[in-house]
Amino acid sequence: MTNNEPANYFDFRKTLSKNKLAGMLRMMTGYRMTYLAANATLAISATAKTLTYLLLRNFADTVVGNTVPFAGSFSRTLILIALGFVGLAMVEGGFAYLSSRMASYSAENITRRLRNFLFDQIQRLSFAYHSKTPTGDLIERVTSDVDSVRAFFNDQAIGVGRIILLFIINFIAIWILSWKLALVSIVAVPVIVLVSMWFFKKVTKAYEAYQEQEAKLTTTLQENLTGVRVVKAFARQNYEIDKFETDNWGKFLRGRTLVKMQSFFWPLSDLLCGFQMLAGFIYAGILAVHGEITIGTYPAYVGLVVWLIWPMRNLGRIIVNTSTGLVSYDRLMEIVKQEREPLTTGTAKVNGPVRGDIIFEKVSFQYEDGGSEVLKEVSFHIHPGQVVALLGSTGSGKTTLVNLLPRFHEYTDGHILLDGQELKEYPREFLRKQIGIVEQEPFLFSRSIRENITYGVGHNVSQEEIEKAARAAAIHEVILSFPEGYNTLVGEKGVTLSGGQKQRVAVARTLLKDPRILILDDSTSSVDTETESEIRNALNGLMGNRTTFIIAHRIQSVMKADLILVMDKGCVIQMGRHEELVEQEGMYRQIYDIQTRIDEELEEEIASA
Ligand code: DGT
Ligand code: MG
Repeated sequence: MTNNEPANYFDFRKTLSKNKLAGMLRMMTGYRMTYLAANATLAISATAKTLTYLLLRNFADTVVGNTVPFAGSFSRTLILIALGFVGLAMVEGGFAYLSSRMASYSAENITRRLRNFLFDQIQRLSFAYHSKTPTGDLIERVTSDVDSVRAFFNDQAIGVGRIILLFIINFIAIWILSWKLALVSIVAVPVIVLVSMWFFKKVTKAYEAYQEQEAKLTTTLQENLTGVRVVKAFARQNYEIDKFETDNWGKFLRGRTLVKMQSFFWPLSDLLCGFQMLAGFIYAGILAVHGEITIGTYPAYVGLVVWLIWPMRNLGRIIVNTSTGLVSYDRLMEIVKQEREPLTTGTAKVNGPVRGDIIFEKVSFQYEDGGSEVLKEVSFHIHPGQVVALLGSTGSGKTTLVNLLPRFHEYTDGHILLDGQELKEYPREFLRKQIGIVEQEPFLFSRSIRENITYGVGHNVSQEEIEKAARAAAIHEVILSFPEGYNTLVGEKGVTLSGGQKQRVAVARTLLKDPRILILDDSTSSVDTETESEIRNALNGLMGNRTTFIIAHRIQSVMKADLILVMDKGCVIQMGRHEELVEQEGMYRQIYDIQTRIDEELEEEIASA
């Protein structure tokens, strides 16, 4: 096995099961033999320990009873017994070590590939899933829940085998000493099992509640860190601290319930085990007094019975701890069972890049999580290489409309035709390679500026190409002014970019991808008018042969478009070229009038100053 095994090497969707324990067993695929070997070595180790006590009987009988059980002299017998003790101790320790090595090797590997799979899976889930799942909750599952599954494989999976083995081996050993003693030594077993099962149910519930609360706490923390600026700007630290303390208190309470249960369970099971042991000791004493067992048998029994009771005590512990593993299994399976967004399937015939002819035919759309229609019967036609501009009040559905093109969401009604074929028939991955989006709120990774710009294309691009894209986005000079130029890190460890700089890096990133369809969602909103016209001029040169969507609030940004869509509440209320629209009564004229008036007033003020 190598470290670069593909993440989907083992498909955890195969481990989905109603029966959680069966699911956990399926997760062990590939490591079952190691677990068997771990149990076998444990059996050897346990047998060595048991033999030690049987040897103890011989020792006691030899010394106390002054008999010689083996052939030869008294001193030779003692030396043999001493060597036996040392040998057995070495076997016991050595094999116990081997066993726990194998168990933790398997547990670490199972959880490593589980973590890889989960990451892979999360990458492939739909936008809808991500927008309804809190990030903190996902983080909690991938870290804390994976860890309790690891604990299950490390401790409980091997522990069950150990308990059964120890129980059987020591039971047989005691049976060899005296069958009556053996039977008396296990009368409490059914009671302990019943009590453990009862606790199992209780602890499962309590642990579920505990994990949920912990996820809530993680979400609170994660949101707070992401929104730290808002918190400070509104001076809401105290409110946030209170919120965190409340959540943390909730976690404390649930943790306390859990601990209370366990601290009630352990003494109870200890008490039961104690009575069991006492009964054995007394009965063994009676048997010894009546001469039914030898004197040496008594200390041997005392040693053995401890290792018979130990598994009984730990059975409870394991049953209770297993419940935490099972709860986490369930929480992980909620991620595993999510439908992946198919990326490569689609019946559309594609040969080479798309041309970029786009027809919207009465397209309506409603978000998956319900609510009213966000787009209503939107229709328009845009030819390859044309520029379409979307203008409209905030919340009118502009971002939603362009997000339909890469199939981030599926339109609910009507048709979108790309080069004459239904959009839904194109594989998502193909579309996303053909379409470049500069998002409304672009996200940059905490990596170097170069890595951010080349994010869509990989590392095999020349510095010239990178610079060409950066120039077009009017960011090249800015980057050069940073201490390490294109190698400057963005974010926490490097420079903090302004909103406009971020937008321009994002524009460069998309341009480098050289998409056939370019979408600029408000991409110059944080840029001053001068820089905007600079970018627009550079883009005009680049747009040439690609279909382009521009979302903007300034008339200036949309004036030159081949088609302007004016949107309001999900509907296209006006459509046409700038010259036509300014002639019409309507929203476009209103916006135009307001903006030119503001511009004129501004110019007057500047002139008078
Ligand atoms: P903007 O960027 O402020 O100028 O506004 P638009 O035109 O880009 O608006 P858009 O498309 O982001 O939102 C249109 C409506 O859809 C608005 O009422 C909010 C709603 N909406 C946006 N994203 C989601 C979403 O993920 N789920 C749901 N249920 N509604 C959403
Ligand atoms: Mg928007």
